[in-house]
Amino acid sequence: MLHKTTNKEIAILVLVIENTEEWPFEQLAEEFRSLVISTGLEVEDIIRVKLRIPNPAFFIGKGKVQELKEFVLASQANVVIFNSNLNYTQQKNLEEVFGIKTVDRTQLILDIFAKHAHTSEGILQVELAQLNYMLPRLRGKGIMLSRLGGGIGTLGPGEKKLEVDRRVISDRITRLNKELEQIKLHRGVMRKKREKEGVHICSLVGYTNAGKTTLFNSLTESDQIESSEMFTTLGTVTRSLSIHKNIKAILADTVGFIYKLPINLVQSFKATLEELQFADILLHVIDVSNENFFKLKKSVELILHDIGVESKPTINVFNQIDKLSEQDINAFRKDYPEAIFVSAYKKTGIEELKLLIHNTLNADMLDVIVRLGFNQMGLTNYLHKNCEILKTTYQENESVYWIKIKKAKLEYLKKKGISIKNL
Ligand SMILES: Nc1nc2c(ncn2[C@@H]2O[C@H](COP(=O)(O)OP(=O)(O)OP(=O)(O)O)[C@@H](O)[C@H]2O)c(=O)[nH]1
Ligand SMILES: [Mg+2]
Repeated sequence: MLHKTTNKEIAILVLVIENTEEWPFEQLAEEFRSLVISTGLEVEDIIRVKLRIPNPAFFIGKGKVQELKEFVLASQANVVIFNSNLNYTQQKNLEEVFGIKTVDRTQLILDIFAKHAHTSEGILQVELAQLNYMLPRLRGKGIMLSRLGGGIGTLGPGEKKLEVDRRVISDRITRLNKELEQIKLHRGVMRKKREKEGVHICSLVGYTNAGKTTLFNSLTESDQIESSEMFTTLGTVTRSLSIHKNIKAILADTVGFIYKLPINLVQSFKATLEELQFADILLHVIDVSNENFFKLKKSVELILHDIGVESKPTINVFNQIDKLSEQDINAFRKDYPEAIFVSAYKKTGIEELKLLIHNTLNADMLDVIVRLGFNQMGLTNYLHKNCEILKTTYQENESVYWIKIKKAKLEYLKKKGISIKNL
């Protein structure tokens, strides 16, 4: 039986610490609280539960469930949120014992995503993730009952109510997948066009709230939404990036990462994450003013590894240095000599960063002399579209080009049997 139906949602947070947990309690608790606050809920209390072996029926031990029940009954709360993922049975059983809605970590993050989805792709991806999450949970009445009352876990992106009919959901999932496929195809066409034109792709990556969008705005003079709420950016936004008159580049801002990113989300955001494969360089934005920055940096690196882009040229951008003392910055510079230190907010270090992007892109380029005989003139167009031409001379039987070209593009010319000499 469900009770306590006030409009305001007040939450009791349950932070389950498993044996294998590497992060300290305080850090997990702070991040958990920020996530919940991002959904607009009020936090009444946060309870820590140690766990050795997950219980199949309740996830946590039965004794602890009873303890929590007493706590919930004596509180103002009308929702319990776990910072772990619960399966259908566990969630239903816990909800029955507590008598109030019980939400897990995936659902919490999905709610934030639903609130922040604005681009068409973001909206489709979030709805898909929500429906994929709900479908296997529609077997019984437990979760359905609790979802009908409104509040956390009931809203789809764009403030519409989530569908709860099994067959309608299945059809909708098929539709959403088709629409996302269309977007992917369109993006593929755009990418091919850019590739032909020799445009470099620089992608921002990093933990949620690191300052990716703020940096994006500073680098491209745009005005995308920046906010202290987590997961503000969901779809991918691109703008042209002017770093040098001879280099065509675009900068892409995208969804942030979080420690233990739920697998449902990774799958639904696959198209967005796959885009990173096509980047020429990654700018990993790190909030160095966060005392746990090292752990956040590591968890991003782990996800980059999972996506398979860990060996891409990467610039570590240590952001938010305006919050640090000169002494601290110098200590960081010593420890991380390859990193660049900026304040996206105060716009310091931006020109140095552009220079570093330019140099990093250049490292992937070769300066060569190419000779095109009269029977090879068809390739003139290719040169104009795919590389930077530094100088041209025309001789009796051939044209000679001094060019800067991406290593991969040079392979194409080699295959055509063109005379190429390193500068
Ligand atoms: N003081 C200071 N604040 C910053 C800086 N860069 C970003 N911020 C703040 O940090 C918060 C998060 O910034 P965003 O740019 O939205 O972060 P994000 O990485 O895009 O976050 P998501 O899109 O949510 O993943 C905002 O409140 C920004 O104003 C900086 O260099 N200095
Ligand atoms: Mg952002």
